[in-house]
Amino acid sequence: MIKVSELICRYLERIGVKDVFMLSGGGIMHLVESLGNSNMNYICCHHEQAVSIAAQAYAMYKNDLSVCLATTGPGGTNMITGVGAAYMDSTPMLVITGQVKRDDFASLRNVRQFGAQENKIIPMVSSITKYAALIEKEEDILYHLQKAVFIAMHGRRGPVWLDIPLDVQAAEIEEVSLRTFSEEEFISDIQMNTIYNDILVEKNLEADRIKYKAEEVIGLLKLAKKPLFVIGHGIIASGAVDKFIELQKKLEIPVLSTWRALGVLDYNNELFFGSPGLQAKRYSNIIIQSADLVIVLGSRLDNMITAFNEANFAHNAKKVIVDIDENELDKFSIPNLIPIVCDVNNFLDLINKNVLIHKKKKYNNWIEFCKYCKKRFPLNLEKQVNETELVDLYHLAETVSKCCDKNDSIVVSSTSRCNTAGHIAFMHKAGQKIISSMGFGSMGFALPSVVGAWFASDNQRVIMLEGDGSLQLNIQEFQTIVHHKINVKMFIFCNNGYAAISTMQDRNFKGHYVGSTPKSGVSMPDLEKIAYAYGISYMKIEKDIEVEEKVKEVMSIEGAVICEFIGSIKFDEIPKCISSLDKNGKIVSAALENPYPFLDKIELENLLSITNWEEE
Ligand SMILES: Cc1ncc(C[n+]2csc(CCOP(=O)(O)OP(=O)(O)O)c2C)c(N)n1
Ligand SMILES: [Mg+2]
Repeated sequence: MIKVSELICRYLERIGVKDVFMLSGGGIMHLVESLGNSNMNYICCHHEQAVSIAAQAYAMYKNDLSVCLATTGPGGTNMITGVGAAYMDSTPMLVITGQVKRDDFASLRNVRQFGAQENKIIPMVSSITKYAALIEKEEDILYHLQKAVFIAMHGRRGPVWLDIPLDVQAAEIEEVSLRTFSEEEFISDIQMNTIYNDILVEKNLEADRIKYKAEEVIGLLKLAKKPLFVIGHGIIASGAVDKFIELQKKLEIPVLSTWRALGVLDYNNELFFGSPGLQAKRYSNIIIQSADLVIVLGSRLDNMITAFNEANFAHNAKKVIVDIDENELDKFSIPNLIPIVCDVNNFLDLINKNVLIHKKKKYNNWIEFCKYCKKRFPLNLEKQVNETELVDLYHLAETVSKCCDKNDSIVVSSTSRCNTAGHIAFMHKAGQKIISSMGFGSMGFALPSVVGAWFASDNQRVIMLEGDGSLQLNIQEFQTIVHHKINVKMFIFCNNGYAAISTMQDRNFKGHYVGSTPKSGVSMPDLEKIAYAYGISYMKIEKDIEVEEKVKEVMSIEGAVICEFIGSIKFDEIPKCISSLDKNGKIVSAALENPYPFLDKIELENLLSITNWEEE
């Protein structure tokens, strides 16, 4: 006989789980006890939101399943933000919560609550998980664990949630008599019911159709004069990075990457040209708008990439988009689109195999054009309207990136000015893991993500870039950082307010600030005193001219450091595609190729009208 909570821990150990993020409670007392007896580490955060965010960062770093545990009622509801973010970002996570014992269920009495801290969590989380189940029978525990992990890790990955009543956790069961999950049965079941299509796609049941599509793409490559790859998180999730690099070496085609795939190629790679989008380096957008064939590998091309204008995205190109999730492809109304529903890994296998047969084609003029654009439009030439002596955020991010090595994890604010700076000004090295939450763009992700990245990387240095406002959400995680002696350099952009909001209010409401600046209700605490209270080293950079010297100093200090740097609340995320109102008052999206501050019209027209693309 074995206690269910013990069985759960043994199962997790068996599938290779080493770390579990948690915050304890009476509703999970048996699980916590068994976890304490297991060979797994348990990492305690100081808020369940931080527990789920740390787990998300951990899974992102490892590109593997993470596990988190919280108690019933508020324990579960507090985890929702991190789980929702994991769902949007396709991050595999197993979330376990405790539930009141079965006899105490409010549903038996038709009341709101009966058990202590009772809350029905499963209906609340079913729209942000791939699978969510209340374990009502102890003999089903193994089946649900196996099924949940299988679903989390296959097809388009994502979080799954199991809610386990206290008396189920404590039940003694005969392990051999337990119901188990059968992959074959599950696959035939989902084929019949046409659910979890992404999992069927991963199984490559339509290999012939995909082979034909791959041949079509090779044909297009032969005809193209200005081909371009856009790589997305899908190539990481499907484990296809090496296959992509192999193909890239064979074809020597320029590459752009979405923010989530930064770090696959080095910033200095000759054929790497940044990330296109609403906020992007000017050259990345000009290049994508000039290409005649764009092959998107594993990106859902969200609105931040198309700048809310699908029709104009890569408007001179045929667009091949490879995605495991058919719905993501069906949503497009992009002209000249060749959608391919396929796991990128399988697709790259086919292309790699067949492309060898064809003679490599040279795209020298096109590559020279891309290189010219990269040189002509460096980020530091983009002038801010309100330039001051205060620290320029892009300068700071660039300088920090020069001091990093490839083993560092880079945790970037999930919102705020630092989100943009960390992705467009930071010069990433190949192999670096860049962690942020894209889909949710939530404040408060950076500190818990530091915790997750630290444990996932087996204690490699972490570099963090965060806004002063966003830092306040989950600030309690400074203590987790102190507790585990995490080696993190925390650069905090202090502008005494919410620049993201006040700038929006400048543009849309003539500078009528509400809830964004000290005079309109939001102020920031003294970070030096906070650093002192937690016992963390502290530094301050007040002027742009001090950046090089002080960043070096921060990087040389041992252990955790809080480095606040003072910037202007007017610092803007440029270049940026800003929309405007047409003469009928309708919002018109900005052109991807001409973000604000606008380029001289003649220069832009000249660049976009170059026609000499014949191969040499
Ligand atoms: C949880 C959450 N609440 C609200 C928002 C809306 N929001 C986006 S950015 C921002 C302000 C960020 O301030 P700060 O971190 O100081 O960065 P700054 O814009 O000043 O660079 C707010 C309130 C959000 N993204 N997430
Ligand atoms: Mg701020």
